[in-house]
Amino acid sequence: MKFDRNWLRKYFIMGSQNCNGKDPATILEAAIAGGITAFQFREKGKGALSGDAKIRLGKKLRDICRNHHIPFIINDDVALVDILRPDGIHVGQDDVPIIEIKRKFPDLPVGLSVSTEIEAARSPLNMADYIGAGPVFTTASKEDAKEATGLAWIETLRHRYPDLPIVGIGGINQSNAASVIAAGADGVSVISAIANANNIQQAVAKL
Ligand code: TZP
Ligand code: MG
Repeated sequence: MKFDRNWLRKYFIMGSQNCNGKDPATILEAAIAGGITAFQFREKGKGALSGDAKIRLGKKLRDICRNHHIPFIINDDVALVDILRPDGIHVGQDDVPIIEIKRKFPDLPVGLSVSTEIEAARSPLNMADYIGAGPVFTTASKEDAKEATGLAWIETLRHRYPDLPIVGIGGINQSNAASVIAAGADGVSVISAIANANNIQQAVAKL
């Protein structure tokens, strides 16, 4: 699949550790029914699966995305590209460098997290298909999350890079998503505001 910035509009991120014991496949199906525009498989942090169990879940969630024509993006784990054949990969500042990923997989869309001016200065932003900017607001979903950037970070990046696809991340929910878009983001990426909702489908629709 060729990258399209519309993927970023309602970008759901989830791993089994975000599901409070519920079935990740059921949550993903409901989120797709609600209208998510992309999905990132992020099996990471306390209680996350690894090895074969991670691959098994990845395949299951990938197949659900494929059946519904939703882009399936993996977090960090470049070794999974050949196994899961995702539509994209998202990496952080401490992961495999974009240049290396592009060398190995020239056609694979790559997203990059950028949280600070220092990170922006040392990142090959022109090689990234999109930027994940944040955490915009305080988040409980990432143990090593950096300090919240506020909406100003989205505004700064948008002003500096008028054409760069940008998705906001971190603490975004149904009440503040519009402010992230107004600040210049192409979309919002969300874990808990969808995964923890009582009515997942409705939560996505409201977002
Ligand atoms: N990167 C920066 S904040 C964050 C990630 C993966 C977690 C976002 O989760 P939530 O629940 O939408 O704040
Ligand atoms: Mg990472």
